[in-house]
Amino acid sequence: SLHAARSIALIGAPIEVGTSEPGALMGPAALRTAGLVRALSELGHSVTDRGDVAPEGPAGMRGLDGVAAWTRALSRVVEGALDAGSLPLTAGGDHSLSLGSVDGVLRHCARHRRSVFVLWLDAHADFNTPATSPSGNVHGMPLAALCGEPGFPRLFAEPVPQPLSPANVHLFGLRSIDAGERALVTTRRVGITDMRTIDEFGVVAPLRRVLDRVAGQGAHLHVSLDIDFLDPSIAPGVGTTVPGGATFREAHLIMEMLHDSGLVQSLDVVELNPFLDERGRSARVLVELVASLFGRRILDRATLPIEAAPIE
Ligand code: 5AB
Ligand code: MN
Ligand code: MN
Ligand code: MN
Repeated sequence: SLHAARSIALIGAPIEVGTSEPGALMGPAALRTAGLVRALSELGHSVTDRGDVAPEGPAGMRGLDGVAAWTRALSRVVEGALDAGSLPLTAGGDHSLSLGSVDGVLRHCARHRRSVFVLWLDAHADFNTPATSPSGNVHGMPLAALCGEPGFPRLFAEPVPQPLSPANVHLFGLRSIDAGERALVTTRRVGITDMRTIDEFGVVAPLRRVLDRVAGQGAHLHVSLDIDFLDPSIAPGVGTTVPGGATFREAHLIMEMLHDSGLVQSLDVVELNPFLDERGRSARVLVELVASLFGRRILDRATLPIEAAPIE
């Protein structure tokens, strides 16, 4: 149903070893301060704040070794939340945290023989490998590692029983891609809705196609929301700004459609950098969007099918 109350596990992931810009470790605290738990509780969901995850092993080092300690811990917590019937909401923290959250989803779903689909709302493709990365920053690599690209050191506690299929990854909002990852996403046939497509067709038609595929597969839908998906004018609190991002209205409509689909089973909110924010604006925008994904609406109706748009 459109208004099903969920049990939501809020998992703080104050990780910034995957980026060169300090400040993302304050992200979970800023999202809490902006009222994330209250916003979701007011919608009737039962929210448990699990606090911040403690990395397993030495996590202070920048780069892949530091990220591995977080990945193991996050994977376990996310998998456990799903096993308990909760919807894990992992709040970051830089985007390398998705190595852990998606790994946990993959493990849970492998046991239930369920396929996994990842919707990646991001200005970037995050499909670099250590060999192609121009920066060496792990937050630009999580999808490549999750899809089993070679060249990564051991990041996961155990090999994933069911790796992520690149055909079940959809990049939405793409507008900045490096040469190496461009070649990779093309040969691996990753799904892409770039900003040009959004400019030409809007967000509704491309997103409907993705959601229809997910529903047809009966897949678990994991949404990874990188705040740089949004235009920097509405969300300046981010280390890697790229102009020409989604407007508030586009992002809002995407969240409403995701809610109406009833398909989302896990969520990351990543890359908020409160140190670069302006008076909490970006944190508040994110809370607003997450609330829409979990059912806040203007009027009590679902998004209309395209052919039924009102004309009056
Ligand atoms: B984010 C860049 N492609 O690999 C790289 O914010 C940027 O998680 C990565 O999307 C941006 O360093 C990572 C140039
Ligand atoms: Mn499940
Ligand atoms: Mn990203
Ligand atoms: Mn990004």
